Amino acid sequence: MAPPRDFRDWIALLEREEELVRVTAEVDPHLEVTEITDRTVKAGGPALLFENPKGSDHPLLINQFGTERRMCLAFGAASLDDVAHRLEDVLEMQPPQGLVEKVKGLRKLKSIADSMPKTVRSGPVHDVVLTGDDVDLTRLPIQTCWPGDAAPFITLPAVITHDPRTGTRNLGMYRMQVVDQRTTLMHWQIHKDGRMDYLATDARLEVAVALGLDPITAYSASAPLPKHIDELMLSGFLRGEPVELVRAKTVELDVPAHAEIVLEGYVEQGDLATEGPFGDHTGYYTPPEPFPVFHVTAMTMRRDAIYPSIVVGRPPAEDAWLGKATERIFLPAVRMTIPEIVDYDLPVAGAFHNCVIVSIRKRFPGHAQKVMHGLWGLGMLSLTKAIVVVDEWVDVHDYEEVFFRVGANVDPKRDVLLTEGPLDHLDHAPTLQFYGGKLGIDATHKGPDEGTRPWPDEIAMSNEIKALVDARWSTYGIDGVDAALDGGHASVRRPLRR
Ligand SMILES: Cc1cc2nc3c(=O)[nH]c(=O)nc-3n(C[C@H](O)[C@H](O)[C@H](O)COP(=O)(O)O)c2cc1C
Ligand SMILES: [Mn+2]
Repeated sequence: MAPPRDFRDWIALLEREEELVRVTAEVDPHLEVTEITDRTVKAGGPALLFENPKGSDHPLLINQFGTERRMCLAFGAASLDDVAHRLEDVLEMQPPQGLVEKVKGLRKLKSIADSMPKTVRSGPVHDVVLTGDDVDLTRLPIQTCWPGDAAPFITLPAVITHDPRTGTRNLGMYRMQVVDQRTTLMHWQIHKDGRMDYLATDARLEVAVALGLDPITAYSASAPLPKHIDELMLSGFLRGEPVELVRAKTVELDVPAHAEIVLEGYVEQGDLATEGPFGDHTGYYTPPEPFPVFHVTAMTMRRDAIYPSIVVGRPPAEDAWLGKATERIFLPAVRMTIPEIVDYDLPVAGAFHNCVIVSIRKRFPGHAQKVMHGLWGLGMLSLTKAIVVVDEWVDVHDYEEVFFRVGANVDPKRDVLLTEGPLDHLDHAPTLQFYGGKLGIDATHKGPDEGTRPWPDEIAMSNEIKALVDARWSTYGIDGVDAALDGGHASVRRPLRR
């Protein structure tokens, strides 16, 4: 199953899979779309194509990423772990042994070479070209998401810049507050690559913003790649074919040839204005703060362009699945640096930076603390506020089991590490913005080599008795109990949960 080639292909696929509802009623992008979407997302409902947003000629697609199934459709994969395996295969390449291995190795290398974006002469993104005074952002159905928002915000953009020193391209998903017909603000946060490109520029940085992309490219803009890696390469690799680019009309940048809409323009040193408030994925409004002003020099579109949007807010919201995709896809890369990691989970309720649960193959005293420090030194995971470390046999996705281990295995005096470091730009809890406390909880088994008393064995029934009871279950005449539940943990727990 090949992933969709562009936004329209994707919409057609969603429709074929009965994952899309067309809303023909006139609906207001001012707050009304949010309330409809929020209810639909929280109910696990379909993608919504609003065909008649009030005040605009452009339809609006939302909730394209709102379920695990749609996320898998987007990647053309059976599961997000399968997507991760494709990357792992390349990351873990060893010198090939023998002919068959060599051929396989060459195929993998070719898949990397084929991932580079490809420049083409023309593309549908230039069906309509508006420059200068003809540009009018207010013609787009840009949402005002929440009642306290300062203005309408473009919420699902892929912002393209180049590092002025190295020339490396960057794609980042940074929301954009609309100021007027031809101006927005650019909310790239302090830890982000777009911001670094901006700070490295003497005067003016050209910027292009792509809206309405194939879902893998849109996802890739949100992926936390190291600064020197072009997100379009990740997209090409995951798509299995390169992203096609055309030269923009008013800036020296290449833009996705099949995007629905592209905004071209620039930001300048010293040209800042107050951004926010904005109801954010933390579940709170982020307060006003200065961000660069983005001047739009051209708006180009496909004919009958469709506008993409997303609503973030108190979790779970649609972005939960973009985050889960990153969690799964980046696990092999995390393991390259910290190979003792078995699995990890970033709870959606923790807004991704607040909490990481990680299971490890523990081999020596202090190993849990080593892994905490490793994660606090790794890419965007460095912003994590709390880390819980469990042993390799614990299911990190089963929060009740994790809670059990934390309760059972932790001496708060000995096993809780309090330290400090960089925190997420949007975290309102720390006393200082960007910097504050961090919490590590070692919920692994300890033992005399870590200075504790001998650790007791966990209770478990013997395999012989389990097999015996399995074999004899039907003879006991106990109705309404599923013997396959292995001790009935799941069914006992469910009614206990409130
Ligand atoms: C829906 C959505 C909205 C986002 N909005 C912002 C934003 O306004 N500012 C920001 O810095 N990061 C935002 N992010 C996170 C970045 O897209 C993410 O950190 C990405 O890795 C940035 O690219 P970069 O690593 O090339 O800087 C958002 C992510 C999603 C999924
Ligand atoms: Mn980047």
